[in-house]
Amino acid sequence: MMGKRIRHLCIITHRLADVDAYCSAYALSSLFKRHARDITIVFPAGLNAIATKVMQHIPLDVTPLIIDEVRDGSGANGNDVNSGSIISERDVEYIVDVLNQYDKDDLILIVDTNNPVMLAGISEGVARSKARKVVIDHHPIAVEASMLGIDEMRVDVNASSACEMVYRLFKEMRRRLSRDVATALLLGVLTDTQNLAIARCSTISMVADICRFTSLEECRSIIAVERDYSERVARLKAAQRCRLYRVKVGNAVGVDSNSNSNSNSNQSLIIIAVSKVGSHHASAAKALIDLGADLSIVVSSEGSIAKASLRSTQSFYARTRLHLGTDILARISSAGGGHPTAASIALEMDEEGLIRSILQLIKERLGRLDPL
Ligand SMILES: [Mn+2]
Repeated sequence: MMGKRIRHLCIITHRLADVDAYCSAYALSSLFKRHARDITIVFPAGLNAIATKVMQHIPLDVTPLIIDEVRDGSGANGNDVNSGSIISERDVEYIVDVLNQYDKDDLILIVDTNNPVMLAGISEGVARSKARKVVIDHHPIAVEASMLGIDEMRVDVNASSACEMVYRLFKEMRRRLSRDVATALLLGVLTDTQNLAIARCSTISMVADICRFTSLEECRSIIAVERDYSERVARLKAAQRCRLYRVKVGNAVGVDSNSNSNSNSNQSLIIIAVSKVGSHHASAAKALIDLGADLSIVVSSEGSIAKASLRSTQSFYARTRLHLGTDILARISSAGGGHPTAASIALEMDEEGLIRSILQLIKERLGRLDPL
């Protein structure tokens, strides 16, 4: 993909870029600086808080385009027209127009996602563009990805992060890592592996190589966050309002949950925690796991949109093979998905309805849920 010269290059991350997405875009823009005549970097709906902090430490040398999400203004949903900060449609049209002018000599790189839903309003523009399109990602390939007309999928679900995929590209192109690029790649790996807690051996050997060019200690301090007041309140309220369920499952894959015999030596008890918060639902879901739940479901809502964050332990996944992204949330809507042990969704629905749908799918896979 990198053999020939590129005229325009556009790098696009998933909506609300996280550290891995931002750092992949950062490293790619450095990698292609000499190959492309100009580079455009697009963050649909902007960046999350921690990625914004990372951007201050290692700023891009091209001005990134932050695209406001298109809000659905139709229907009487009681939205305050003066709530401001919505420039959306014009911005989306702008980038769609840019991509429309691209041709075969131009390149679109989509990083850290292959799901068009995560590109918000930009996906149509990508789909219609005549540019070469390459996806660099570590998430399972979404069926909807085919609508984008991708020329090359560089997707490895065993990679720790999109940054690990970008690192492989540096090696392939025999390019040395600058200190800033090494810092970026390491930050992406650290955040997507929970500070290496879930890293594989292959990731550790890559980290050892990257550490020749940057400081692990410094990277840790960049992403170390003191949780703010509202997040701490959300985590505590999630625990306070929590509903608990118990499920009996076998240890083997393909659980026979109908078994009522006494031969339950290989059965184990699973605790599911369900809660609601006003904000920070992802952090709250993680907090419930830290407290001891095997699986947590935390919802919050914004207007008519309900959001849910699901988390589970590695041991829950090993015991049940229940993939929170593909087995649960992607089955509720194409807007949902994620990893085996961490997934999220946002859709037009009420909170209770969303919880019911999620619990129903869990019940179908694991069997009866007993309230605790
Ligand atoms: Mn990632």
